[in-house]
Amino acid sequence: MIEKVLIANRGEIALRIHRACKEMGLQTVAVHSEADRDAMAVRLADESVCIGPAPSAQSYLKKSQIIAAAEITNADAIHPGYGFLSENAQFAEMVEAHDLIFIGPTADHIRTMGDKIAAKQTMIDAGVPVVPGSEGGIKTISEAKKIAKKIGYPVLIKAASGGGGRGMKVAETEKDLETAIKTAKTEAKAAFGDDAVYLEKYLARPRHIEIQIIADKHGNVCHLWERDCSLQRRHQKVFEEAPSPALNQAQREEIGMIVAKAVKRMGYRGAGTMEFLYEDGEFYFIEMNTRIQVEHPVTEMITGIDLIREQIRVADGKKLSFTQEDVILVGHAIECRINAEHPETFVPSPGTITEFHAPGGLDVRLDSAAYAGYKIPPHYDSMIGKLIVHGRTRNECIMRLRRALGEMVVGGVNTTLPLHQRLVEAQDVIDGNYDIHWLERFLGLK
Ligand code: MV4
Repeated sequence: MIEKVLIANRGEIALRIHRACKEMGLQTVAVHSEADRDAMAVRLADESVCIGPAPSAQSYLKKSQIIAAAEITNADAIHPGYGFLSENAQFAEMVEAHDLIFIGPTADHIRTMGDKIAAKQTMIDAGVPVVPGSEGGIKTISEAKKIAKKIGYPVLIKAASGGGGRGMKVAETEKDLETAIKTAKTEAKAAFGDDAVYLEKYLARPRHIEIQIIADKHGNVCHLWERDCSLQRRHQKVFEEAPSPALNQAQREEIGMIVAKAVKRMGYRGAGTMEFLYEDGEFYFIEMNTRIQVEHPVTEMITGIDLIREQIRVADGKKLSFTQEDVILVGHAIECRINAEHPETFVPSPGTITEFHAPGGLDVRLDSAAYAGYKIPPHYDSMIGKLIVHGRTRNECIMRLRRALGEMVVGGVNTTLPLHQRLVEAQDVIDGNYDIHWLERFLGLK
């Protein structure tokens, strides 16, 4: 039984996991680098262990150090959060080999979904719609030409070990195809040590819609509706909402059912997200994430379900605390990622936060580990918090978000708050009329 959880992460997600543990009556252990001694999660946790110097490679990515910290503190389980070791199958295996519980899926499921070709094949077998393309990897240029001709140009070459936008090449016509494949293979080999690539029809103006799922070890699987994460810059999400303004209730019920059925068939357990591109009324699976995601709070706000709590329950062998019928979509939620970055150039802005005022009021949530006097270290990503707002309608949500953004103060560093102020006034955002390229166009226009 889980009584003590080691939190193998930092920043707002470490605090988020600590909060769920405390509400479940569990003890917490925070591990931290030398740069994170003054972190909020370290202060609040029941125990803390320094696991190494500031660079992630010497601390938050040190598998053996983290497992040693769990052993000396007698922790029962490790929650990896997002990023770092959260989708590392070898780490999940090591954790289990040391008689600790990995709060996440099995190593096999992490590994299969990490191979984008295997993930896509799994979904095809389970009846999930995917982007038309090569079924499996590309073996020869002539084979690739045949497939591309059949599905039509432009096509996209993707790395099997890629994901999150890394290692993709567009071929506009047959003339570009050989070069695109060769370049993609060379880059994939250098980046991932694996030159396997596959081919897909290139969708020009899709939305990015993802479905949250969670499964227990007893065969219970629930979907928790979708999030629309189309507003992104250079593959970094900026503003996420649930539900998607592009879908109606019948569409979200249909895709939710398809996804839950596929997840059940896989024998998956834990939280997960199926990512889709959505264009002209059709869904196309692209990848599955086997971790809790940054934007999970928008789902929590529309369902009232604590996803971290459920992750811990199912890792401990317990049943989900709800059934599909209990997952009722109420109202609308939006999350703004607040980064310590210049709002126009996106240059990171580490340093001391001199002033910090959190907005509040009905249905306003701030997930942040920052405080006045906190020094943002330069070694990690620049996200300092997430402002999440709920409303009974999308319009109420946007009005409340404007109000909350107006109350928030972060002094001493640049932040992306001014960008969010502009976004909530942009007509296309107000109308829900955007695709994955909208934000980059908007920023280019300025
Ligand atoms: C695509 C695509 C268009 N057509 N696949 C980028 C991240 C990776 N998860 C998949 N990505 C894309 N795959 C086909 N067949 C466009 C993208 C894409 C994208 C997807 C989701 C969110 C933001 C994006 C930004 C640029 C490109």
